[in-house]
Amino acid sequence: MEKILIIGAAGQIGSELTMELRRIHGNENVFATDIKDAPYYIRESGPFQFLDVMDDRHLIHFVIRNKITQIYHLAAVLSGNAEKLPLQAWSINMNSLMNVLEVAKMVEDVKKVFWPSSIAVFGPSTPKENTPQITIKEPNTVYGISKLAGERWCDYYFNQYGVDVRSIRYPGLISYKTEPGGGTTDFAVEIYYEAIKNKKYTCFLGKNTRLPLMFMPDAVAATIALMETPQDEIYFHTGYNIAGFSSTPGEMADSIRKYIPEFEITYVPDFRQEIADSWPDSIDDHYARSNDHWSSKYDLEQTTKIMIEEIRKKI
Ligand code: AKB
Repeated sequence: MEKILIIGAAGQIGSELTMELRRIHGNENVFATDIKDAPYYIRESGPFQFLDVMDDRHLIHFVIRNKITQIYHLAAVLSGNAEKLPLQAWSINMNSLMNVLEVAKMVEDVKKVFWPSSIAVFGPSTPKENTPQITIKEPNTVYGISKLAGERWCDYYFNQYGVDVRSIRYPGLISYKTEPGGGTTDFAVEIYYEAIKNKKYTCFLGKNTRLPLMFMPDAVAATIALMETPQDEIYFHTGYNIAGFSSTPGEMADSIRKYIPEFEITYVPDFRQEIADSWPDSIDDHYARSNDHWSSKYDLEQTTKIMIEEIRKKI
């Protein structure tokens, strides 16, 4: 029986992944933790505790005491926030990962680790269209540098110590349950909330900025498929490319207008434009598809339909 620790369970990915893992493994076997309060459905459906991943002693005690077999480490400072406080972001993103890798190395019960990478590992010199799994990676953001270094450490811990760590390079994730915070792709969630609440949105990226995006159910399914793949079929312990759809703020606004015809969008690019311009337009994910027998199900139109229905119910 698996005992799963989720670090960052109150965040955008954590809140949804926790519920799916509880459905699969049983509520009492999935330990949700964060340094902030979690949504009621996380707190009420199973164990939820305060845990700061930067505190390595607390982390190792927690893992040993609860006989943890899998760790999902989802806590991170995202790209926009990382540019505001580069050294703090570097310290949090790297030291938290190193704490988790060390615990996995030391505690024999821990058999698998998941750590999210990002399309931010790519940079301005990476081919933009259909970006391959193996290609030039020269990120010029703090977040991207920390994700690329993190991927290298994951691969190192697998090769040197046999820590079975797996990772996905998530594109911008769109979800209605928990909002993201501090990322460059946050616009792809904000746009729906603002369209429904105010019928207008001021986007911090330009109209034609194309980015790889994905609806959260696809991201959760891809993550679980990767974690369930037998170890000898895992080809990369760095991070797998995965792709949902690619879109621009202008195309997203058009898709929203099918439901809210009076929706207005204006474009006032800020510092995040440069970050977005350094990232791919679209992703080649054939390794993930063949490895995990996974493929994305939601395109922009399906995502918009569900986002609008669900946010309307929520507000
Ligand atoms: C961000 O925008 O920083 C994240 C990401 C693409 O990793 N959503």
